[in-house]
Amino acid sequence: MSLVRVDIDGLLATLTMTNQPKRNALSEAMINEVLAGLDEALAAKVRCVILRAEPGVKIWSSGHDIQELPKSHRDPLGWSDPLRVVIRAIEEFPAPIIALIEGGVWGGACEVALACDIIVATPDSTFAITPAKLGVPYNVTGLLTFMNAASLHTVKEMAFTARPIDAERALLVGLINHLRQADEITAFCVEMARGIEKLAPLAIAVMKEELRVLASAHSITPRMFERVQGMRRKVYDSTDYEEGVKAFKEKRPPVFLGE
Ligand code: YZS
Repeated sequence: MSLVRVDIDGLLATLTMTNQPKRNALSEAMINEVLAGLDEALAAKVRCVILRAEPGVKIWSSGHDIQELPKSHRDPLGWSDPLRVVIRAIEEFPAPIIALIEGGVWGGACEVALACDIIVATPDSTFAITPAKLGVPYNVTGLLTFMNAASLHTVKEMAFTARPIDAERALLVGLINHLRQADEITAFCVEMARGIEKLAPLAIAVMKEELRVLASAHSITPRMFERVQGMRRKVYDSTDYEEGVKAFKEKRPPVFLGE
């Protein structure tokens, strides 16, 4: 069964996540199809991509496939984790990617949406940063995606409360570019993409890369990095992390002990 539909129409590719029964959880299989769709778009020399879920869904994506998170004692968000791979592919894709958001966007999916270049959402969309719900030690580049998308205080509130914010507030705090009603969002995004198509693709590709490089230009010493990695290791070795993943699978609220 296909989890992502790829439609190429001239210079525009639309990638539609279609696994609503699992709320578009970002499984390795789903992410591999997104990556294949991006490869197809690249080969077709498209000048813009729209990443979306099917119209009318309640959940855009429920985030990392929790069933695929390691149970314990292994970094759940290491360099080759599918979520990390797709974030890099989106950031490095040499043309703009518009996230067309309808519905709830959870955890790793929130990072996927914010890693896109332009974000357009319907009024009933919500955005949540959820590692604290599961006990996940989020990784440094992942937090940078959030920090580059909103103010530090907004990111802290979202990460520390794990509460979804609604689209209106997301617009107010600069997390998203535009709000559009469900019946007009597709036309709005396509019209924006058609405008981008007519502009100079090499100039856009180099600006995207320059902005990516500048946005990630934070220096961190080896000592600082190793310290943070050591702290993260304590979290994925903790019983809290085990409990978070186990509780989701058992469909009950987790009980965190802080150890
Ligand atoms: O019971 P079945 O087999 O039908 O499966 C259910 C859910 O278990 C499954 N599902 C997921 N499976 C794996 N990973 C997921 N993230 C995930 N989300 C859902 O889909 C089937 C339908 O789910 P329901 O719960 O029955 O659907 P609904 O009542 O509509 O609720 C939808 C939401 C999205 C509100 C609910 O499924 C939910 O709370 N899901 C988890 C959302 C979440 O916490 N995502 C963050 C995942 N973590 C990350 O992305 C990062 C690693 S981190 O933790 O650091 O943020």
